[in-house]
Amino acid sequence: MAIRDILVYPDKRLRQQAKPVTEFNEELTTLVADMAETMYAAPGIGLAAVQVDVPLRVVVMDLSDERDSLRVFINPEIEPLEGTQEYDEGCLSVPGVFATVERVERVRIRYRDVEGNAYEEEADGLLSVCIQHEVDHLDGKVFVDYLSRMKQDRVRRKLLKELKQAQAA
Ligand code: GNR
Ligand code: NI
Repeated sequence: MAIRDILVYPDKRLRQQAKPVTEFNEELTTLVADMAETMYAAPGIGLAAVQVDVPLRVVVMDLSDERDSLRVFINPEIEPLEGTQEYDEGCLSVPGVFATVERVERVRIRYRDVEGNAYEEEADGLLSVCIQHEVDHLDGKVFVDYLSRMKQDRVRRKLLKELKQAQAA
Protein backbone atom coordinates (compact mmCIF):
# COMPACT_ATOMS: atom_id res chain seq x y z
CA MET A 1 0.00 0.00 0.00
CA ALA A 2 1.07 3.56 -0.62
CA ILE A 3 -0.15 7.06 0.05
CA ARG A 4 -0.68 8.85 -3.26
CA ASP A 5 -0.45 12.60 -3.93
CA ILE A 6 -3.79 14.41 -3.98
CA LEU A 7 -4.24 16.95 -6.79
CA VAL A 8 -5.04 20.46 -5.61
CA TYR A 9 -7.48 22.90 -7.26
CA PRO A 10 -7.15 24.53 -9.78
CA ASP A 11 -5.04 21.66 -11.19
CA LYS A 12 -6.45 20.88 -14.67
CA ARG A 13 -6.17 17.15 -14.06
CA LEU A 14 -9.14 17.48 -11.68
CA ARG A 15 -11.18 18.10 -14.88
CA GLN A 16 -10.54 14.60 -16.25
CA GLN A 17 -13.64 12.60 -17.13
CA ALA A 18 -13.18 9.21 -15.46
CA LYS A 19 -13.88 6.01 -17.42
CA PRO A 20 -15.83 3.02 -16.08
CA VAL A 21 -13.83 0.15 -14.60
CA THR A 22 -14.05 -2.88 -16.89
CA GLU A 23 -11.48 -5.19 -15.31
CA PHE A 24 -11.86 -6.23 -11.69
CA ASN A 25 -8.25 -7.28 -11.24
CA GLU A 26 -5.31 -6.92 -8.85
CA GLU A 27 -4.48 -3.47 -10.24
CA LEU A 28 -7.93 -2.32 -9.10
CA THR A 29 -7.43 -3.88 -5.65
CA THR A 30 -4.12 -2.01 -5.30
CA LEU A 31 -5.70 1.28 -6.41
CA VAL A 32 -8.52 0.88 -3.86
CA ALA A 33 -6.05 0.02 -1.05
CA ASP A 34 -3.89 3.03 -1.90
CA MET A 35 -6.90 5.32 -2.09
CA ALA A 36 -8.13 4.10 1.32
CA GLU A 37 -4.71 4.69 2.87
CA THR A 38 -4.55 8.15 1.27
CA MET A 39 -8.05 9.06 2.50
CA TYR A 40 -7.36 7.92 6.08
CA ALA A 41 -4.00 9.70 6.19
CA ALA A 42 -5.40 13.00 4.86
CA PRO A 43 -7.77 12.61 6.80
CA GLY A 44 -10.98 12.73 4.77
CA ILE A 45 -14.36 11.00 4.60
CA GLY A 46 -14.18 10.23 0.88
CA LEU A 47 -11.81 10.15 -2.09
CA ALA A 48 -12.35 9.81 -5.84
CA ALA A 49 -9.69 8.26 -8.09
CA VAL A 50 -9.48 11.44 -10.21
CA GLN A 51 -8.11 13.21 -7.10
CA VAL A 52 -5.04 10.95 -7.22
CA ASP A 53 -4.78 11.41 -11.01
CA VAL A 54 -6.34 8.07 -11.99
CA PRO A 55 -9.21 8.64 -14.46
CA LEU A 56 -11.27 5.61 -13.42
CA ARG A 57 -14.71 5.53 -11.76
CA VAL A 58 -13.57 4.47 -8.30
CA VAL A 59 -14.61 6.01 -4.94
CA VAL A 60 -13.66 5.14 -1.36
CA MET A 61 -15.50 6.47 1.67
CA ASP A 62 -15.66 6.10 5.45
CA LEU A 63 -18.34 8.07 7.27
CA SER A 64 -17.83 6.34 10.64
CA ASP A 65 -16.43 8.13 13.70
CA GLU A 66 -14.22 5.09 14.40
CA ARG A 67 -12.73 5.17 10.86
CA ASP A 68 -13.24 1.43 10.60
CA SER A 69 -16.02 1.20 8.01
CA LEU A 70 -14.45 1.50 4.57
CA ARG A 71 -16.90 1.63 1.69
CA VAL A 72 -15.90 1.16 -1.94
CA PHE A 73 -18.03 2.27 -4.88
CA ILE A 74 -16.94 1.15 -8.35
CA ASN A 75 -18.79 2.71 -11.33
CA PRO A 76 -21.26 4.50 -9.03
CA GLU A 77 -24.40 5.90 -10.63
CA ILE A 78 -26.77 8.28 -8.90
CA GLU A 79 -30.47 8.64 -9.50
CA PRO A 80 -31.94 11.75 -7.86
CA LEU A 81 -35.06 10.83 -5.87
CA GLU A 82 -36.43 13.77 -3.90
CA GLY A 83 -35.81 16.96 -2.00
CA THR A 84 -32.83 19.23 -1.56
CA GLN A 85 -30.41 19.74 1.31
CA GLU A 86 -27.64 22.18 2.10
CA TYR A 87 -24.33 21.05 3.55
CA ASP A 88 -21.11 22.88 4.43
CA GLU A 89 -18.73 21.00 2.12
CA GLY A 90 -14.99 20.68 2.12
CA CYS A 91 -12.67 18.82 -0.26
CA LEU A 92 -9.19 17.32 0.06
CA SER A 93 -8.40 18.93 -3.32
CA VAL A 94 -9.47 22.35 -2.02
CA PRO A 95 -7.68 22.45 1.35
CA GLY A 96 -8.90 24.91 3.95
CA VAL A 97 -12.00 25.97 2.03
CA PHE A 98 -15.56 25.23 3.15
CA ALA A 99 -18.75 26.42 1.49
CA THR A 100 -22.43 25.58 1.54
CA VAL A 101 -23.62 23.56 -1.44
CA GLU A 102 -27.18 22.55 -2.28
CA ARG A 103 -27.57 18.89 -3.25
CA VAL A 104 -30.40 16.42 -3.80
CA GLU A 105 -31.60 15.08 -0.45
CA ARG A 106 -32.45 11.50 -1.35
CA VAL A 107 -30.73 9.48 -4.07
CA ARG A 108 -30.53 5.89 -5.31
CA ILE A 109 -26.96 4.64 -5.75
CA ARG A 110 -26.03 1.81 -8.11
CA TYR A 111 -22.45 0.56 -7.91
CA ARG A 112 -20.16 -2.45 -7.89
CA ASP A 113 -17.68 -3.71 -5.30
CA VAL A 114 -14.01 -4.59 -6.05
CA GLU A 115 -15.08 -8.04 -7.18
CA GLY A 116 -17.64 -6.68 -9.63
CA ASN A 117 -20.77 -7.58 -7.66
CA ALA A 118 -23.59 -5.10 -8.31
CA TYR A 119 -25.53 -3.32 -5.55
CA GLU A 120 -28.26 -0.77 -5.23
CA GLU A 121 -29.24 1.32 -2.22
CA GLU A 122 -31.02 4.50 -1.23
CA ALA A 123 -29.21 7.22 0.67
CA ASP A 124 -29.88 10.51 2.39
CA GLY A 125 -27.93 12.77 4.74
CA LEU A 126 -24.14 12.66 4.65
CA LEU A 127 -23.88 9.52 2.49
CA SER A 128 -26.04 11.22 -0.13
CA VAL A 129 -23.98 14.45 0.01
CA CYS A 130 -20.69 12.58 -0.11
CA ILE A 131 -21.53 10.27 -3.02
CA GLN A 132 -22.79 13.26 -5.05
CA HIS A 133 -19.53 15.11 -4.24
CA GLU A 134 -17.45 12.07 -5.28
CA VAL A 135 -19.34 11.34 -8.51
CA ASP A 136 -18.86 15.01 -9.43
CA HIS A 137 -15.07 14.40 -9.16
CA LEU A 138 -15.43 11.44 -11.54
CA ASP A 139 -17.08 13.84 -14.01
CA GLY A 140 -14.32 16.44 -13.62
CA LYS A 141 -16.33 18.65 -11.30
CA VAL A 142 -15.33 20.22 -7.96
CA PHE A 143 -17.70 21.72 -5.37
CA VAL A 144 -16.14 25.15 -5.98
CA ASP A 145 -17.87 25.09 -9.41
CA TYR A 146 -21.20 25.67 -7.61
CA LEU A 147 -20.00 28.93 -6.02
CA SER A 148 -20.26 32.41 -7.52
CA ARG A 149 -17.52 33.45 -9.98
CA MET A 150 -16.23 35.88 -7.38
CA LYS A 151 -15.86 33.16 -4.75
CA GLN A 152 -14.29 30.80 -7.32
CA ASP A 153 -11.70 33.47 -8.18
CA ARG A 154 -10.96 34.01 -4.50
CA VAL A 155 -10.43 30.28 -3.89
CA ARG A 156 -8.25 29.94 -7.01
CA ARG A 157 -6.03 32.89 -6.01
CA LYS A 158 -5.69 31.67 -2.41
CA LEU A 159 -4.62 28.16 -3.42
CA LEU A 160 -2.25 29.34 -6.18
CA LYS A 161 -0.61 31.69 -3.68
CA GLU A 162 -0.21 28.86 -1.16
CA LEU A 163 1.26 26.67 -3.91
CA LYS A 164 3.84 29.33 -4.81
CA GLN A 165 4.78 29.79 -1.15
CA ALA A 166 5.20 26.04 -0.76
CA GLN A 167 7.41 25.91 -3.86
CA ALA A 168 9.55 28.81 -2.62
CA ALA A 169 10.10 27.13 0.75
O1 GNR B 1 -13.27 14.80 3.60
C1 GNR B 1 -14.21 15.32 3.00
N1 GNR B 1 -15.20 15.91 3.71
C2 GNR B 1 -16.39 16.35 3.14
C3 GNR B 1 -17.20 17.19 3.89
C4 GNR B 1 -18.40 17.63 3.40
C5 GNR B 1 -18.80 17.25 2.14
C6 GNR B 1 -18.00 16.44 1.37
C7 GNR B 1 -16.81 16.00 1.86
S1 GNR B 1 -15.82 14.95 0.90
C8 GNR B 1 -14.24 15.31 1.53
C9 GNR B 1 -13.21 14.41 0.92
C10 GNR B 1 -13.10 14.71 -0.55
O2 GNR B 1 -12.58 15.68 -1.01
N2 GNR B 1 -13.68 13.86 -1.36
O3 GNR B 1 -13.68 14.09 -2.68
NI1 NI C 1 -13.58 16.25 -2.89
